[in-house]
Amino acid sequence: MSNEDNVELTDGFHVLMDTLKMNDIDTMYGVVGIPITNLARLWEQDGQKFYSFRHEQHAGYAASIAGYIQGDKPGVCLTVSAPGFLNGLTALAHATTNCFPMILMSGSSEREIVDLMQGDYEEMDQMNIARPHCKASFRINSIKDIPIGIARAIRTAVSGRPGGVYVDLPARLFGQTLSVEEAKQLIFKPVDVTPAQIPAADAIARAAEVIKNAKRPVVMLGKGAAMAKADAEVKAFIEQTGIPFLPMGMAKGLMPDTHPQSAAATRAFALAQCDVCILVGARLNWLMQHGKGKTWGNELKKFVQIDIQANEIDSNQPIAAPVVGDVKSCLSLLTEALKGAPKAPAEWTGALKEKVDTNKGKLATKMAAPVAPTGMNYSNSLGVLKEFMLKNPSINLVNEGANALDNTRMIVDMLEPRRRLDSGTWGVMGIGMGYCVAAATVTGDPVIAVEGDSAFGFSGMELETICRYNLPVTVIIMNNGGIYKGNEEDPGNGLVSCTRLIRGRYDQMMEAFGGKGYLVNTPEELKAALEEAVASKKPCLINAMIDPDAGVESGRIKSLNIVSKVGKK
Ligand code: FYN
Ligand code: ADP
Ligand code: MG
Repeated sequence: MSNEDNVELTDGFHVLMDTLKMNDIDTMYGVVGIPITNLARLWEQDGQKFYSFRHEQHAGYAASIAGYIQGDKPGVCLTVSAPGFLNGLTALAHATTNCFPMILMSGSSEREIVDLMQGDYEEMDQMNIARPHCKASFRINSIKDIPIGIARAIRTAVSGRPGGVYVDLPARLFGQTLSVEEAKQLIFKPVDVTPAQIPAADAIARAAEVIKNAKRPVVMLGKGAAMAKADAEVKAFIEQTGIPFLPMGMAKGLMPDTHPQSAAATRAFALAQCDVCILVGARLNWLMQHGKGKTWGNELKKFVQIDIQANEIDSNQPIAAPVVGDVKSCLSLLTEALKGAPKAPAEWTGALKEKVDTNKGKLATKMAAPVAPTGMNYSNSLGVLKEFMLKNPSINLVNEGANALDNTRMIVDMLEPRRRLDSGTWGVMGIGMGYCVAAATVTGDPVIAVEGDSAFGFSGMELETICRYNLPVTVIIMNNGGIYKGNEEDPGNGLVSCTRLIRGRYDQMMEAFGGKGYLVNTPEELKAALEEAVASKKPCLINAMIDPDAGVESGRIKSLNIVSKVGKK
């Protein structure tokens, strides 16, 4: 395209695409429609990847976990205006809460009409609605601002504590034009968007002192450390100091669960008995009972906390030794400072080891227990997956549900970092199929999703998306026919218990879209199906029939549930 002076022109679509490409972004997840259909179409025609979903929330979850796996590059979700934007907003808030770098870009309607509330097509003040749910919310009004706008979005998403960023793209931006020459001068790649953040020397010295004086130290690894790809630094620190470690759910595999220093199988004992806890990219939030109460024993613990976000320190408990900086820099300096220091006391590590061995033995007995006539339970079914994952560690494991989540986290060992992708900080249901699409496309490796039958329902329609792109995803439905349990008595009057679901044929749902479905009732059938499904590298769904009585209300977080003290339960 050129103007009357024969100057070659480009437009908003192309400047945006060229800017994203300049920033090494080659993938978007989204749902097309007015006004962004042609952006997605041109993007695909340019040889870039656009994963077209059935609902924006799942595209958003895909972008959020793509950001987590990549660490230094945000996942990008593209939606239409108003309702599409709002559907994507849940995922943007999720990314921010979980500290995942993500950009939500949404088309929006005519500013003059929106601002005067004159009733435009999909009218909504999206930029301001997004603001409380992300690190920053921007609008790009002029084609010349696209490179700066995207640079600001990327740097905000990935630097410091990562999180979500919203970019509002008014429809008319796409039609604006600019000379190709000027566009070339404006498009740039921002320098060093994830700079090292070196902790202060006195912070390192203080932390080293606390660790040297510890009698019963324990390291808590969080998903911040996994996302930072501090794999080598974590290993060096743990092995040099000999300190036992515990992983939070998504940090499993950052150090292999089979490592001799893992205290995961005696978590409660380790937290209650330790005197010093070293938090590495992990927050003292609800998942850690805020660092207080029964879980943490009677004695006040001394905490060392490594975090990139200064105001995370003392958020729940006084922190004796804060180390503010990026995990890699902090751990390598701390390891250096502790060179030559004695290893963690053998009395403590020995006591933990003994408990770990006993608890592993107890779990092994449960996993080997025979199947009741009413169906498999969580232990004897997931034992099959545990064995399979040990032999095939380079598989991404997506996991959500209540009992399906808790039991998989407990039973299935992870050997590689960033392979376990679960409900995260919100304990959210619905991440399942979106995470599967992103994990398969970002890593190129197969995915297994262990889904409670209820959790699966939130994103089940995305099976069609998985089949359309022919992704190597095997979904296992832990089908007990309900939320928590599947056998709650109905209240009468023809009504159905609020926790009950149809214990249905999810395998046939997969077959409806051309994938392969399996119905399994025993651990042997599950094993055979799992091996065949993953080897096929094609979309498969295993409907694992679980005893409707298996499972407990709210899984292992029962204490958060409120029960009425009057009337019926
Ligand atoms: C762990 N354990 C094991 C093993 N690994 N025993 C034997 N062998 C092995 N390999 C033990 C461990 O010591 C714990 O027992 C128990 O199994 C559970 O381990 P986990 O998962 O590490 O510990 P816990 O207490 O469940 O973890 C706390 C948590 C976690 C809050 C961080 O529960 C979590 O991430 N929850 C998310 C819940 C959620 O989001 N739900 C979705 C909403 S459901 P003890 O040591 O005896 O405690 C809505 O209703
Ligand atoms: P988990 O749920 O595994 O405990 P959280 O999401 O609660 O993990 O905590 C992750 C923490 O890691 C956040 O406080 C975040 O600021 C921090 N973090 C993220 N990236 C880095 C990094 N590169 N260096 C240091 N800390 C980081
Ligand atoms: Mg269920």
